[in-house]
Amino acid sequence: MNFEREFKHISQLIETSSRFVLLSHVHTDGDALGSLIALYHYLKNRGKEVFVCVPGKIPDKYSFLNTGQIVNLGSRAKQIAGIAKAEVVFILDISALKRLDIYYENVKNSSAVKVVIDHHPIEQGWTDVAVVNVERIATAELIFELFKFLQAEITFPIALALYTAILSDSGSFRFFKTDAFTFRMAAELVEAGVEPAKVYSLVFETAHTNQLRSWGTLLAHIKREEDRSWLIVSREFMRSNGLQLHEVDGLIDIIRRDEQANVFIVFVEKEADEILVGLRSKDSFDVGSTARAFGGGGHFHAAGFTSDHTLDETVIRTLNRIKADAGEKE
Ligand SMILES: [Mn+2]
Repeated sequence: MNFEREFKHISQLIETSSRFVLLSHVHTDGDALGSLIALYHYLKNRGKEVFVCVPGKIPDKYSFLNTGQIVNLGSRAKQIAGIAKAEVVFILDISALKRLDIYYENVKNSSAVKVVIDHHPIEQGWTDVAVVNVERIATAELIFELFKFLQAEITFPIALALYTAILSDSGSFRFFKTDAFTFRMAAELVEAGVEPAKVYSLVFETAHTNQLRSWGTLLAHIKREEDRSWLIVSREFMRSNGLQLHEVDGLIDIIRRDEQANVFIVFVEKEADEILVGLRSKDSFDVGSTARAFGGGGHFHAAGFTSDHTLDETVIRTLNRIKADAGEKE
């Protein structure tokens, strides 16, 4: 895919504007944060005024990217004012515009030029410029391509942010769509000073002992039917085991090791009527389409949605839908 036209347009926007806001999705992740922070440093290095707004909490483990000094600075009112005054808004790794969450209306109503950079299929609705390539493992790969076009200097903070992004979205260079581009980019970032073992540890070796014990209990209760494997995490379980919501992230990457299954689901009961559903698949089953049917988003092999039904109802509805999508009779 060739984004020369879009990159030229973005280059012009950067050349001629001074106030920027960078945003991404609620339930932030390494790719969203890494992409935002890399672009933040680039624009700052060019003397621009830049706000970075991320709905929701930023996981502590990403503090090594200096998120505390960069993301969500100042009051909410100040951030909203920043969005209203911005000349250019970048929306990164969003997958569905409504995942701008608390910022959705402000961004939509802003008079800024709106640029989307993403590796998810997205509805482009009210945005102005789109750099979307679903063949990339991470949004950060598209940011890196943009930097190449802009002949940006890849400083250490930029390299660290981009490396964190591709490392996390590729599951440490293992997932489908990790390719030669990913490795060439990684090599260049390592040449810029990134230490792979150190970043791996900061991103993936962050569990607490209690968390691992709780995972053991959950894993002992994996359900499997035909080629579907799933886990259910209730609020009661999290409460009685002292588990935080973010401490169940990563379970889905463990259950997908099951060679006897092809579709993997983790249901997390955040609230009685707010169930977070993570989906993965290994072969020809498109979980992105399943997630979109429930108002979520994602890729062919990795996707998710939020359900406002109860936990039990969500489990039944999701499994039925997957059976139907697979062409099975209920
Ligand atoms: Mn991503």
